[in-house]
Amino acid sequence: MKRIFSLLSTVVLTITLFAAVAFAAITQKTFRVNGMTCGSCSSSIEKALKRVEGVADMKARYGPKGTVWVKYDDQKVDLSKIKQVITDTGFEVVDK
Ligand SMILES: [Cu+2]
Repeated sequence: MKRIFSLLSTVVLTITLFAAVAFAAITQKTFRVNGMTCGSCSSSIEKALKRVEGVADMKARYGPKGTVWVKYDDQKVDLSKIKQVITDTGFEVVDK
């Protein structure tokens, strides 16, 4: 019986650890993007980012101070790839 309990606690600990690691891999970032003047501009960026593996969620806001917010798994995709996709869509990422 004691053995089952120790086995069980090991399993629970392992699952907790994996969950913590998975959670830590999710990163959020907002950056300025120039050139979005209307809703179709922002939705074209969102559509392009949706196709990128590792991007979990995103929101583009158009306007003179347009921004793109992304939530992504930094084990699967990095920020330079995300910025490249936006650039390829025809907009300018403003690096701070
Ligand atoms: Cu537009």
